[in-house]
Amino acid sequence: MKELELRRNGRPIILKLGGSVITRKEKPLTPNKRAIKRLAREISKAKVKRLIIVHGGGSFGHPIAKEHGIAEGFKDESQLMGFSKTSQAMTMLNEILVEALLNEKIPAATVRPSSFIVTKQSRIERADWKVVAKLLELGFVPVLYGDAVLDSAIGFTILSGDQLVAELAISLNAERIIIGVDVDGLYTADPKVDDSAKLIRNVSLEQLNELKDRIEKAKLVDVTGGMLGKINELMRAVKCGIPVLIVNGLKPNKIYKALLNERVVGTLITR
Ligand code: IP8
Repeated sequence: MKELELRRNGRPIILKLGGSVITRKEKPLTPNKRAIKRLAREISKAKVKRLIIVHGGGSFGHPIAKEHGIAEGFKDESQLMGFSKTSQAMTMLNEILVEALLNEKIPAATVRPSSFIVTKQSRIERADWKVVAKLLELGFVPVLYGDAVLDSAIGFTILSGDQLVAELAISLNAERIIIGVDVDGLYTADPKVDDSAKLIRNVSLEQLNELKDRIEKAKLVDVTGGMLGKINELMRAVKCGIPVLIVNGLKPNKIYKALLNERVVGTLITR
């Protein structure tokens, strides 16, 4: 009971595992099993009291959603199979991640976003966060993900994991957000093509606004906007005073250290 009270009192940490970390982005429907297993171990070792995990789509959700124009909304019946297949691909990826978490004795509980979230023009319009809050209170680790969802204006759309992270963080008054991606953080230029790119260790909202134009757009298929889309979404949580730490989820122990709030290479965005 004491333990339960402790859990009830703390503010949650929200961990986003990007699709670029848990899938092989260039190979359709291919999980990065090694990374998933290692991350599950790191999460288990960190023993965070109140943790919510959100994962992205990577090579599961994005290519199918793109092929069928799901993010742009309902246009004709030929998209229905595309919506269903996107949805199923995300369920498959979620299962792979959850299985790895359970193997590490993490009481993961999936909450399927499409079952309780409706968007309007791709922005969350209605969501009942009580289920997530209740799971947390009981000591579960709720696991959510970017999903194909219903939209009151355009029929359906793609809800990005990043919009979900920001909304969860604001609604559940999160302590902080950790974003695991396939680079060390935000750079002054694209580190994948520009050797002179420098990692930005700390950045305020004001500085970030100035830098935004220089942040690369993702080179691979990403129907929800790549790094730029990510920053725009997360800035909403930062404005509410919730710090965001971006770290490299492909490098061992970065997520572990971030969960423990230890110093780690990455980009810290604060108000
Ligand atoms: O990878 C979108 O989530 P994200 C997931 O966080 C789908 O942008 C279904 C494409």
